[in-house]
Amino acid sequence: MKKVAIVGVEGSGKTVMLAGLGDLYTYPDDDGYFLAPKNFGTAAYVAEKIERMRKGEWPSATAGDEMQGLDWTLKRREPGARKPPEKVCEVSFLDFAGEVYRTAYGISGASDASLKEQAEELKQYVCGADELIVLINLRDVITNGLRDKRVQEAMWITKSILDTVLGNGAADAAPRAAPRAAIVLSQADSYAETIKECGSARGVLEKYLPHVANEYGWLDVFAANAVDKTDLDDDGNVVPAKDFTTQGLLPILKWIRGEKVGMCDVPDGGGDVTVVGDKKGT
Ligand SMILES: Nc1nc2c(ncn2[C@@H]2O[C@H](COP(=O)(O)OP(=O)(O)OP(=O)(O)O)[C@@H](O)[C@H]2O)c(=O)[nH]1
Ligand SMILES: [Mg+2]
Repeated sequence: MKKVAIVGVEGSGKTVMLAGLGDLYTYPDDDGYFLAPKNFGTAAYVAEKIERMRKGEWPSATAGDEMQGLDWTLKRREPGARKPPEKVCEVSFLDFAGEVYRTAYGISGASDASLKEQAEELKQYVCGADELIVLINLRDVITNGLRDKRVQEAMWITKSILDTVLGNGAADAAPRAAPRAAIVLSQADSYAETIKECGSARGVLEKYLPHVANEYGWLDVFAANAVDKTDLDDDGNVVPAKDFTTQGLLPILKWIRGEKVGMCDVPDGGGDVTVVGDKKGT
C-alpha cells in the first residue's frame, strides 16, 4: 500500500482536493487509469462532498476530531481490451483538520489533550508515508503579503514539516529514507493569472515565497485546482459552479504514478502552466 500524505493548513484545500480526486478518477483518464474505492467509507466521503459542491456549496471545514482514512486501488483499464483492469497500486490518504497539522508542526503546542493525540497520530502517518504533498494556497500570500501573521505561521509549518521528513538536520528528523515530496500550489484557479505572469508554478513560488523556493525549490513544484469554474452566490461568496470539473487535479495522480508534471524540471520556469480554469463568476 502506497501511503500518500497530503498536508496543509486550515483552508488550504485538502478536503476538496481529496473529494475531487475521487470524483475525477471515477472514470479512466486518457491513459486508462482510475481509482476504485476500497471501502464504503471512501466512496461515501467522495459522493457526499461532490454532491454538495454540485449544489454550489463547499464542504464544511474538517472538525478537529475528524480523521478520515481514504483507501483506493489505482487501476488501469486498457481501452477496448477484454480483460480485467490491471491493479497498479493501492493508495491511501488521510483527511484531517488543518488545526491538527498546525499543532503537530507549528509553533504553539496544544493544551487540549485530544488535539495533542490527533497531532501525534498525524505525525506518525506522515512519518510512515511514502510520498508527501505539501499544499500551499498562495492566494493568501499574494493577497495578504508575507507580513501577515497567519501567512508567516503557515510558511513556518511548511518549513517545519519539510525539514522533518526530508531530514534537514532536525533532531526529530525521519530515521528512514526520505519520502518523495512535492509542493503543490493549491486552488490555483483563483490566482491563475499570477502563475501565467510568472511563467510557471515554480516562478510564482520564487516570487512570492523566495525563502521556500531557496530551500525546497529542488522538489517537484506544480499547481493544481480542485474546481475549474466558480460562481458568486447571492452574498458575493465564491462557490463552485454547478458544471465545474475536477480536471485541474490531473497533475496530482500523474505525480503519484511517478510521472513528470508540468515543467517541474525547468529551473527558469518555462511555459507549461497546468492550471485549469481561471475565472470567477463564469
Ligand atoms: N477557487 C477554489 N477554491 C477552493 C478550491 N479548493 C478549496 N477551495 C476553497 O478553500 C476552502 C477550504 O477548502 P477545504 O478543502 O475545506 O480546506 P481544508 O484544507 O480541508 O481545511 P480544514 O478542513 O479546515 O483543514 C473551500 O471552502 C473553498 O472556499 C479550489 O480548487 N478552487
Ligand atoms: Mg478539511
